[in-house]
Amino acid sequence: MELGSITELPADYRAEMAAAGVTPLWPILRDSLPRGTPRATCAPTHWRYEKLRPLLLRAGELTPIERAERRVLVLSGTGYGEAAAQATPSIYLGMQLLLPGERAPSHRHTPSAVRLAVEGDGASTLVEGEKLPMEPGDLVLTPNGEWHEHVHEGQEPVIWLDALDLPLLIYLEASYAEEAETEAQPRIPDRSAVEYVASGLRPKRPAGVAAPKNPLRRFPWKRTREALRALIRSGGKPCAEMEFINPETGEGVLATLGFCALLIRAGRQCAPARCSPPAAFHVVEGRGCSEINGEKIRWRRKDTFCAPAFASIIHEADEDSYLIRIDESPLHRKLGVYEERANV
Ligand code: 1HN
Repeated sequence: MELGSITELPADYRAEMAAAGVTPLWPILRDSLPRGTPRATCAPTHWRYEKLRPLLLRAGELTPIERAERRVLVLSGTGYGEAAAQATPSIYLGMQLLLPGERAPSHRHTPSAVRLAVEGDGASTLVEGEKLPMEPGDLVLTPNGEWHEHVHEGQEPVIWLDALDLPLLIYLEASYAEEAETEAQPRIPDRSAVEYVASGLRPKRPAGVAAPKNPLRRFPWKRTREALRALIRSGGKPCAEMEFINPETGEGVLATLGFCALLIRAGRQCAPARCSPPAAFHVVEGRGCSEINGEKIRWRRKDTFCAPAFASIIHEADEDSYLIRIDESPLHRKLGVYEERANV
């Protein structure tokens, strides 16, 4: 049975409803609850690094850091229209440039952020005083509420990809920031090099002393890459996948967004199950193609792309390819709506 539309209601009734601050549900019911599968606004989108890089470097000439605070070009998902500040419903992505000697001042906010280092050496993020170097492929966390600033002590431009749960926090009307009065924070060393040097080992703490809430804030690329290579050697499969986790709890690194590293072997395909959460992918190394809902995205090193809810995805690598997947699975799991369906 087709449900009634708004236009078949008398004009005086519609005017009286509007005046009373109400609206009928039936004309919008199917839109809110489509049958069987959600309707995605998010559309597959490909951002080529070779296009972003010159634009970012030009932003470096046009806008001094003092006039930008964060010199970022936001990756607008095509499904959300021009100049949209989102790639998926809950994932914001931006490419950030910091030039030698520059400093992006300290602040903290309710959205959580993760940096994925793309190019250049010598820059670090200071998070709650911990100095986290950002070398290409590194994953660096700035969970919500933590003071953070960026410094650059190297010689060449540094570029990284920011991923934040900002669209969700904006939707929740819970997004805000505070700026710090002070200059650079006191520095403690990177815990990936001090307390969490080997997986399966953590510092012994006396009874009653809790582990830090966000113990490991930097995942050096070298270790991630080695872990993927070991897994793929042992498994004999076309694709290996590792999850970034909090080593003290075994949970994901953030409450909202999940992060995985993927290795797809040269000449091989992998077709993961269609899953409910939308996702974004960043190519750390390699070259290949991903077919997303029938749309082919031919990617290269440092490119970024995204896929909507329940997307059918087939990855194919021309050479051994390393991707980082950012997805909304922690949200879906917490809400009890996480699903996987066969990739047909
Ligand atoms: C932010 O804090 C950073 O700290 C980058 O580098 C991008 C986009 C929206 C809101 C906060 C950063 C951001 C951001």
